[in-house]
Amino acid sequence: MGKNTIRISKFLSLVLRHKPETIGIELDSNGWVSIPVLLAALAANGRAISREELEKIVQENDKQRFAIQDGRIRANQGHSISVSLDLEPTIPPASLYHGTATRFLASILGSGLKKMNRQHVHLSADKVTARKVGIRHGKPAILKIDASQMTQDGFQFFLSNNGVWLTDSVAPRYIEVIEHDV
Ligand code: HQG
Repeated sequence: MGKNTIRISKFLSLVLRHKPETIGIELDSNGWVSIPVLLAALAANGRAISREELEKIVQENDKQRFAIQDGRIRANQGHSISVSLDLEPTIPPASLYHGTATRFLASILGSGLKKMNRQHVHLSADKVTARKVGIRHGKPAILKIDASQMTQDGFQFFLSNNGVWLTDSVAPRYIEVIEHDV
């Protein structure tokens, strides 16, 4: 992805996950906004792009962060504003992973993984992805989550359309630190 594409994609994440009011739009209860409404609002805020450019950005996005359906667009996951993604509960693989920073470990092992500013705790099926997520925050640590036991204990998991596993919280008893730098 070119620099300009990344810049637009980041701005779309801001608008579609966190602050639609930045460009004066509203998302519906499932997080969707009509594409013509979005394009007009982008143009009115000095960020004009064409429909073709938008579709290309969505198609080529490295993590498939956005979905287009019936003339509307939404973020697949990562919201801080309250939206219902209407995902079906899904049985996860036996183990899932969460990447974080070593400085958060004491707190996480004390009180578990929490959603913090987002709508869910984000987990991945593989360690490589978890490490990348962790590095965003500092020295990475990788946590292995006993998703099998959580499922047996009645916790629900959801799989976003771009392959991110979502759950409400993870208690310390399901968490094992498997890698950390210091
Ligand atoms: C940590 C990116 C202290 C948690 C990624 C994380 C992901 C705690 C941070 C997606 C804690 C929240 C989400 C506790 C959790 N005490 N710290 N009890 N519980 N934390 O960014 O999972 O590129 O909201 O470990 O790829 O890092 O934006 O969550 O470090 O999929 O599409 O609090 O964002 O995707 O940070 O990342 P975040 P995340 P995009």
